Amino acid sequence: MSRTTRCRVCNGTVTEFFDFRRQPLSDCFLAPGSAVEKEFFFRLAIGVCAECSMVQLMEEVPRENMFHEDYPYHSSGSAYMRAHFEQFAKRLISTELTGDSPFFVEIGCNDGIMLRALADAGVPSLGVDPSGVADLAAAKGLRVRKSFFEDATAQEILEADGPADVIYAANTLCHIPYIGSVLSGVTKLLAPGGVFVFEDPYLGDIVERTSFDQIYDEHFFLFSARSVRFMAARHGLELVDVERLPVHGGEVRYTLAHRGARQPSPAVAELLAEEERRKISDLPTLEKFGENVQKICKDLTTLLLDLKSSGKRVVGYGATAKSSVVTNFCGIGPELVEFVSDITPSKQGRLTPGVHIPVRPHEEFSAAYPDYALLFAWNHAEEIMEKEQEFRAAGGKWIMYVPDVRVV
Ligand code: DWN
Ligand code: ZN
Repeated sequence: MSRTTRCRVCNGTVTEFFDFRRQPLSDCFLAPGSAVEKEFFFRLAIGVCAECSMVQLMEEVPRENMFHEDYPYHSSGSAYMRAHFEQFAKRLISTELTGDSPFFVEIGCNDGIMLRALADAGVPSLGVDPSGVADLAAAKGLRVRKSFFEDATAQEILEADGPADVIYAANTLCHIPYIGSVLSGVTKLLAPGGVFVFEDPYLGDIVERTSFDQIYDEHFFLFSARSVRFMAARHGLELVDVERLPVHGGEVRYTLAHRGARQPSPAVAELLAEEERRKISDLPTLEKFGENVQKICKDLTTLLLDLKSSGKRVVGYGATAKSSVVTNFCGIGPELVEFVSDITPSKQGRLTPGVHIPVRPHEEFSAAYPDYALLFAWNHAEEIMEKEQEFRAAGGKWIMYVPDVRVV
């Protein structure tokens, strides 16, 4: 009998379609000498709601376990992503933040790329983020409130600063299981003509590319236009625009406004129709996705075992949160991948979650190139391959596993 739980959006029945079994926290890199027996594990499984079609995790990890002082991810680690956010900040400044006293609020501001761009243009803004990386934004003189964002937070911001013209969240909203509280806060804080814009990994791309490593503790929801439209309507909000984005392996930028405040763009109806045609939220499609995940894992472990038996060196590239589910689900440890190269100081010298592969600075990768680099940061492939031409010239090869396992 299939397992079920209650939907965090509408309380409907969520039916499980894939079980990644026991998994650690994807961004919990163990410091040397830390108590391995205290490592946190949970059952990572994913299902879909029969009522509202929201795809979501079956179990929730307490938020304080994930987003705390030691949270290691820095959004500004990719030049491509920095440019992506700076360009969008410019667009918002010229389209939405044009009034006499505009106000911008960012939920999950991380190290402050967007806030910096707005501050440079003189737009008053506030970032809300509970994790230690927000200190980096504050240290740049940007205004940050170090807390989780929920209904009460929105009320306090409204009383202190007044309504927001733009509320923005990049790679954050899908991280929040108590999303009803966030949306009721947004409804209060958003100015009558304002917009709530958020961008997150897109279910349609995840299904199409079998990018199963987008499913982990932090990614509680996998959004689609259909599920977002439904969720917004419960809070008096309306989906008025969607934009496909090439970043992080395929995302959608959703724009919500107060119901009736704006005319929805044709892109909304187009994406809804495409989702309907492709049946991206139907159980048979999602079960087929699960079969593809099993095939990728089998092919990847077979390749790594073959390389090991022929004496080749394999190093991981990018100690991503995504790599945690790949390594733990497929059973890839330090016996198959010597170390993982990563430019983030807070990950270096530590061990990856669960399987405990050492994370080393990039200098160790370039000092003695391996035969193969397993590209865990595949979403940054273009930027990384451009930078790593010497590795190629030295005979190095890349191992990719999305949408299928191949050597390039
Ligand atoms: O949603 C989330 C996304 C946006 O960021 C979070 N839940 C957590 C995090 O996920 P991730 O760790 O999978 O994100 P990235 O952006 O794929 O991580 C890239 C990793 O690779 C970083 O640790 C930095 C590293 N890196 C590197 O070593 N050399 C990245 C680039 C571009 C490089 O050249
Ligand atoms: Zn639901």
